[in-house]
Amino acid sequence: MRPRNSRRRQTRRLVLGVVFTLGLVIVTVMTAFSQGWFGVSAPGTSAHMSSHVSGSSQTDATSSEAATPTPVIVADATPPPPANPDDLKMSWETPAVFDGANAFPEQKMTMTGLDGASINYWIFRLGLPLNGYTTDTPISFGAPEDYTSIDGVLAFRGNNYRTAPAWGTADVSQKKLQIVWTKDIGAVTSTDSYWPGTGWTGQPLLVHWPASTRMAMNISPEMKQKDLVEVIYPVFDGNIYFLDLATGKETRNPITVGFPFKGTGVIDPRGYPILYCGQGLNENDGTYGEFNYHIFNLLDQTEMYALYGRDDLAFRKWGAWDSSGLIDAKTDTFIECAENGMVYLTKLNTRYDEAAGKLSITPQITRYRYQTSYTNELGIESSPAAYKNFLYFSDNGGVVQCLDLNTLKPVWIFNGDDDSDCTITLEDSAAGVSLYTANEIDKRSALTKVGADCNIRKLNALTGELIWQYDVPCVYHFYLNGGALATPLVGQDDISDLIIFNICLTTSVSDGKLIALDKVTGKLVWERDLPAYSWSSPVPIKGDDGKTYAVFCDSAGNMHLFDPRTGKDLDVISLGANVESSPAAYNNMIVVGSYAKKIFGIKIT
Ligand SMILES: [Ca+2]
Ligand SMILES: [Ca+2]
Repeated sequence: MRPRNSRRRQTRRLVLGVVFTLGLVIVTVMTAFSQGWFGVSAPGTSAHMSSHVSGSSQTDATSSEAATPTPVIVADATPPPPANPDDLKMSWETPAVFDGANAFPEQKMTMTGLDGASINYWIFRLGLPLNGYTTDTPISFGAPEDYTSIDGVLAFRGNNYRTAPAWGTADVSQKKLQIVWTKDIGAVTSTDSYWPGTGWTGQPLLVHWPASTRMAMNISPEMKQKDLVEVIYPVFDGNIYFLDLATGKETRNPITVGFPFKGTGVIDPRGYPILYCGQGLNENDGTYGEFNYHIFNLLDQTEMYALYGRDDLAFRKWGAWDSSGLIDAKTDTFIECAENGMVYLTKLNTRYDEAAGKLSITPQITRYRYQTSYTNELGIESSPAAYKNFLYFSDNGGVVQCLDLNTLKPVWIFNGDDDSDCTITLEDSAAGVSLYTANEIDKRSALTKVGADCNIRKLNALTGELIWQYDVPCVYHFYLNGGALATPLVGQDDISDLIIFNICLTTSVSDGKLIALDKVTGKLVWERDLPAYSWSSPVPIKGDDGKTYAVFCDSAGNMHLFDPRTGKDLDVISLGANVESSPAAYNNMIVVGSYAKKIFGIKIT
């Protein structure tokens, strides 16, 4: 299924890259001479040339200069299968290794932070370390409400600030939840573990395709006749399901990958029929495969490309992708963080002709790798957030980081003290641009087994300075960590003063708390004891009455409709078993899966 169009080894890729670039230079220079550019050059030609010979990125030739040779864009080759199939058997517990053939100590760059800590970093293109990087197609994300150009929830938490898991408004008069459909799904068994239903972060995607796009895709004739909102859900059983939001019926066949998905997929925010989704495991009942972040053409559900988590350049070998990426529409760039500790900037070179029913991508990947003086723990499970040209993410070592996407230089680092898998949320207010982050009780208590405080923090997003910190005592558990796994609900409109976190294992290995803090002061507004901890991110639902309602799910399998002003429940329904996944909502409909091996369509009334 995967277009494994090359079996060249890394070194052969390098040679090819160099030959290709040299060829491009020769062709460009010869054309330049033949056109007389070096004599009486037209304005802008030197800049145009430099874009052709730049090693860091390439741009399409502009149509206004017909004589300019069109550069042949070649997709980066994907790795060959491992020489030893056992190399696919990785463990998340294997420590990162910072030396070896791909360490490249000579090409290391260093930035020193406000606290005197340092971060070493490397930038790679075609397997080679670069001495620096400046893009010629600068990224600048816009306002979060402009992230998607079509209706729906197309990313984890909906936008580049990670603050919009719900689209539209709901008529909330009864203040009730009701299951209106269910879809049975399966499970996967791996070594010593069993993965039923849907997992963490596991948010479904809800897409209101434009009619012309719906017609261009392989959706069933019956569903093409509807003003369809399509539920797209990669789940543990290795399938990606496509359902009608209104009825739960399949809109087309599932895509079968055969390896589990835990994280959340991405639909191209330009409205292009492209699905991006990363595997959480590469094992299915003793069969091992690659650890891939898949890119599917949703016109016909074929796979166009994959990023490989098994990356020779990574310090950490674990190749999973729980993180959910972002797409910068203007520069045609896919941005994703990996559990191998790297950040991937993929220039997609997308060509989409809806009328002709043609879609292709030609991915070219630039990699960012780092190591800080805080810790040797690596791996990013949080989903990146973005403000303008700045990317924000936290990692297994507790490093909170701001990365300039246009230079791939770290802007600042902050020591968050422990593993942080909850996704950073951003806020742009009159007081400035800030972010919220929280950690787990994991690495710092690994030896003592003694509990510690989960630290909830607000930072200045431009400088990394601490604005406030709120601590919640938690117990320690090796596997089910205490602290924050869910991404917080950032209040807006009538609850714009509040941020709501769910914190796990606050007094025992089964319980937790729901906590509302004042965004400005970091002081407690209300808290609520939860008998069952919650990894599922709370979702605000905007009522037609102007009031904000909210839902959250827990490990006992319940979905709670609650008043975010007080934390009190308005209604509770059972989804059968642990709900690790985060719901998404579209007007009155909420969708989420649980360990009960079902996807649920839930109506709020
Ligand atoms: Ca982690
Ligand atoms: Ca952890």
